Amino acid sequence: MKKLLLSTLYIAIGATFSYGQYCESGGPSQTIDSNLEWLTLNGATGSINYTGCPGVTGVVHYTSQMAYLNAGSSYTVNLQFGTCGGNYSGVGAVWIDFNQDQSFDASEVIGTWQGLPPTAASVFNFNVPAGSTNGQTRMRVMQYEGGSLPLNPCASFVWGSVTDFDIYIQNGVDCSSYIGDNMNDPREVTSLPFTENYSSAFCYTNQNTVYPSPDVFYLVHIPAGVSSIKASLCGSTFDTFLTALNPDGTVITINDDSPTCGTQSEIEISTIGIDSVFLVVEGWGTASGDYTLSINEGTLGFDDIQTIDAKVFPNPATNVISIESGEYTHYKISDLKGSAILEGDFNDNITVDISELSNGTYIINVSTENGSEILKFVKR
Ligand SMILES: [Ca+2]
Ligand SMILES: [Ca+2]
Ligand SMILES: [Ca+2]
Repeated sequence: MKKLLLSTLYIAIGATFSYGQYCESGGPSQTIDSNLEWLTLNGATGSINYTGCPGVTGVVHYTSQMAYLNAGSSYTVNLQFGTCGGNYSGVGAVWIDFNQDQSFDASEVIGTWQGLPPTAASVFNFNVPAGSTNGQTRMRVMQYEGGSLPLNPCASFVWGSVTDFDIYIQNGVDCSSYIGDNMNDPREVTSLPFTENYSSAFCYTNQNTVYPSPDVFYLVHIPAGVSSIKASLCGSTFDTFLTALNPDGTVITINDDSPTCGTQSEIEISTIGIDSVFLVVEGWGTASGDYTLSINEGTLGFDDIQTIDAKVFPNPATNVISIESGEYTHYKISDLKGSAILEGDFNDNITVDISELSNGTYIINVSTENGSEILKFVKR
């Protein structure tokens, strides 16, 4: 789709990669009044017997007990939306993150409540979907005094409670062999041409690359002498989106819709001076499904790309680095979040004091009239 919002595009270009995780910055700011009073859940094995009062601010993650649930089976959670003080009306909801994407989705609500405590305890019967992902996940219980349904599982408010419980799902979908869910465990490509027919519909999760759709990560090791690669999702069964990342997670380029195959994506990038590139396959919006990824040597030759031969040394460095290009150069040193730290110009080479920088990895963009290059160094 071509409706990619400019703001989203800007985030994609400007952001480095980040992993999904449960929102834990919301919850109540006060400890009195409306609160989950108790909760019980008997699993296939293991059970949770929780007592809520006195109240706690923020999101509470209760890890003392865990219930094991079988995918495809039904269970009952009993709980008392109540109070640790006075009685004020409110609403409540319970979610279980069945697909383990660290997000409590509207489709994962197993019960809701509204009323004025004390009311009868809530009894939520729920079925664990057969397609749930095996492994440890979370149940979230939110009580929001004065709120209204549907609740945002990440909401911040004054009175109430947010309590997370550990759940273990078994007999569901085993995702342990699904390589490529994140940058640390990519599907490796070691020779070209490469073609894979694959699916993002099961086990993969959103890792916040542009869209909420699940992402599949590839690490392409660039063969010697290959000056560019072309990656294509043409022939896939859904509306795709493709991102190329540097090994540090910074975005090289993106494509939504290729000019040659409609809503599927294609990119071609120079690989001169690059050892490896991450490719992230995802869907537009929440789309996922069967796709075909083809990676071939590109048509951009060494002659097509003006380049420079800049170096940084020593690397790692503690006090100073030298940047050398042999010509008049503008340089900019940034952290991995893209924030510029130092910037300037030099002729031929320069020595830069980095003694005040925090330890970590930094990026240097160097540009001359002959082209630009991205260097990297580690401060220790
Ligand atoms: Ca989820
Ligand atoms: Ca995504
Ligand atoms: Ca597309």
